[in-house]
Amino acid sequence: MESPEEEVIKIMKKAGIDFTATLPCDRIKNLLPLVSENFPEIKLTREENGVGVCAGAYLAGAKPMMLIQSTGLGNMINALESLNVICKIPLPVLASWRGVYKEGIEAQVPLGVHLPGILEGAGLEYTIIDEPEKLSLLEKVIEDAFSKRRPHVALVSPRVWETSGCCAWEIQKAPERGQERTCRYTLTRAVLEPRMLRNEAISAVAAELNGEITVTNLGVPCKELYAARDRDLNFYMFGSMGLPSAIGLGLALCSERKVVVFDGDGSLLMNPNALLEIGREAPKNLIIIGLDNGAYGSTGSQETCALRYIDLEILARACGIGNTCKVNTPEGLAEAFGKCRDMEELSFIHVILKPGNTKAPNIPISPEDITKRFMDALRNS
Ligand SMILES: Cc1ncc(C[n+]2csc(CCOP(=O)(O)OP(=O)(O)O)c2C)c(N)n1
Repeated sequence: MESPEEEVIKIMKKAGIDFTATLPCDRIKNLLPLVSENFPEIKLTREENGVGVCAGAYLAGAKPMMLIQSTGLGNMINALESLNVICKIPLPVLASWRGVYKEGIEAQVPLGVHLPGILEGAGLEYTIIDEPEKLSLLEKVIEDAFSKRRPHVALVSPRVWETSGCCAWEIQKAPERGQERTCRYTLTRAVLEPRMLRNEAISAVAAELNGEITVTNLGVPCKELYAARDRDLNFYMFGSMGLPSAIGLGLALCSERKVVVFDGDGSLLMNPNALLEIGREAPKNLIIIGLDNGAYGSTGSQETCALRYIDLEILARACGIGNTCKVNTPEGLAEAFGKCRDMEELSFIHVILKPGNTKAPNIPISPEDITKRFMDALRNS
């Protein structure tokens, strides 16, 4: 007889899911090996990041789905609202619903019990699946997410798996620790003086663009790129701070094109997890431009840790990104960008900047239209 785990895989396949992002929960530990076996999968380090990666995958034409523990919804809500909801980007989520059924861990209870109310209050669609007989509802969850282009969460009770005979977890191979480890993060670089503004850096790269996809950090950076060189292949962010590089990762994995991400120091430090996943996946068509003005430039240039405490290039190296460099002039940046573009290697360009914004006006296109324009351009070019 088919186990509930096998039924989930069947439903996902029938629905055309072709990309997954996962983070484990004990209760779905027999489902997860089947997901790994049957679908391309990104193993996340933080659930919020999956929202970005899946959005990028969708923008590139894939049909993504997330499989996580329900606690992860606690760190996804802002991204779901300010990326998926405003851009109308679908995302079905199978969340292993903890805290409500035979829960042994007290810490799971408060969020778990309130989740339906939280999702409802947030205007996010959800469906409760609390017995194996209701698993077919997952079909509707996936269908609804893609047809209405919105997130839809399936809260799946541990009761669904309780009597399952599936033992995929027991029979999977235990992971082996690498015997050899290459340490790639020794780095000697001159400490560069900040000489240019973010706008000069964005303009220097914008002038070089030729068929690449771009993803740009929220706030003033988007407005500056829009003013310097608007293109259909520019994906501008309006919210979901911390996710530009994650969106870039999803795009790079699901598209043949070169993907250029304009990220910021505040954004990268809000979600350094993105670099962990990027270092592991190492897509050869991804270039991250770390625009480091040492400040939250868009909100008044309040200091970030990048100003004195952490070097973003070393962070990128520590996450496994082998090809990195540091620049502080428009010419140096244009040259570094040209080199990285010609190489078939994941790259991180650390751009040292002075804080300061130009008076670039707001982008006069809605997030939904930006998304549509971008996807049409990607499909048709
Ligand atoms: C979760 C979240 N927290 C705070 C903000 C407010 N905010 C918008 S842009 C921004 C600064 C971004 O700084 P950085 O990534 O360094 O880019 P910069 O503007 O300096 O180029 C902040 C704090 C937000 N939009 N979302």
